[in-house]
Amino acid sequence: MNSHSSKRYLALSGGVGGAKIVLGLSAVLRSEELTVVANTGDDFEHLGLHICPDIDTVLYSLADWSNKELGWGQAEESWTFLGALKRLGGEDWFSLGDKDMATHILRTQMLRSGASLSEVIEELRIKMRVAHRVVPMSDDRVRTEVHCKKGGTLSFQHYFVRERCKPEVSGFNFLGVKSAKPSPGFLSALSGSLNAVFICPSNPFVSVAPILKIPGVLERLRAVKVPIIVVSNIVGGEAIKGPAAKMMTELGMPQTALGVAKHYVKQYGDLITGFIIDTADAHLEKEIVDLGLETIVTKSVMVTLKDKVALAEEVLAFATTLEA
Ligand code: FO1
Repeated sequence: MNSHSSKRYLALSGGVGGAKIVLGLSAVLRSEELTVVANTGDDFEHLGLHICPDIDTVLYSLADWSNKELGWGQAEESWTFLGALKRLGGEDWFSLGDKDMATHILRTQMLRSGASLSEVIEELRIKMRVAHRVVPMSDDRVRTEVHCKKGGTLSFQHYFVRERCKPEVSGFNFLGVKSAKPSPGFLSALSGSLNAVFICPSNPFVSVAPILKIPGVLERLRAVKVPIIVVSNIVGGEAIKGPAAKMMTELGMPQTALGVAKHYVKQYGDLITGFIIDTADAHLEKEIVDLGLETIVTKSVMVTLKDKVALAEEVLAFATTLEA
């Protein structure tokens, strides 16, 4: 039994970085104590299949199915399908592993038979024996688009995987977000009792923003009046994973944890109460505190399971001090 029993936490997550702390939280919280809301702005239709990269990354991680080298997809994957597709001249820029295909095919089949995305994810979660609730941010279709300084607009996966994040970005658009509703699981977490909300060390522009931009989410988060804690996704001027640091420079922001903190304050005002930075960024603490954010400095780079659990414990302890 842990010291956080009978509490309720909500974690807002993107893919790889988010899944790491979510795994740590799942190790110290009971299943009913944690709801994970995953970004679906990265979702796309590819080869007729409905792909949900961030949800799958979180589920695979919690199921202990994840491919630790790649950060996405399944462990001990084979690529026979992809090789065969390539030989036939099919689109092979997005690597779909043989095991991973089963998830996409099943999901697509269920969606086509009329199930909502939440129902599909719930079914997959149960089949994967994942105890903690993982829900999509919305059952409605939201698609992230990346505005590039040259060459117009790209859909997210075309930018991220096909173009390997090379184009310089000038902004983002979340197609469909204005008419999207939070998923039933997200709404129920927001309307039940909550002790804190954690914004995982995920990309603020393309993983967190789509979740917070769903109409009604910001209002509900403000109304719950609990600590809302961001774990910085930038450590020592570099992104834990992915193009966040590069995006910051291209958007004219300092590529630092302070830059991330300023971004959250500018975008969401006083929504965020706590901000967690790595020991490598301890020198930025005062300026982050001056923004009005309670801050702790800790080891936030998660390599081993022990790191993930340790950071989860820190985040929960910080939430308890802010709750008081
Ligand atoms: N990321 C890549 O960099 N290359 C890939 O070929 C790739 C395939 C892929 C297949 C399934 C899946 O669930 C995720 C996959 N990802 C791949 C990761 C994913 O596109 C990104 O990490 C996220 O969208 C960013 O959060």
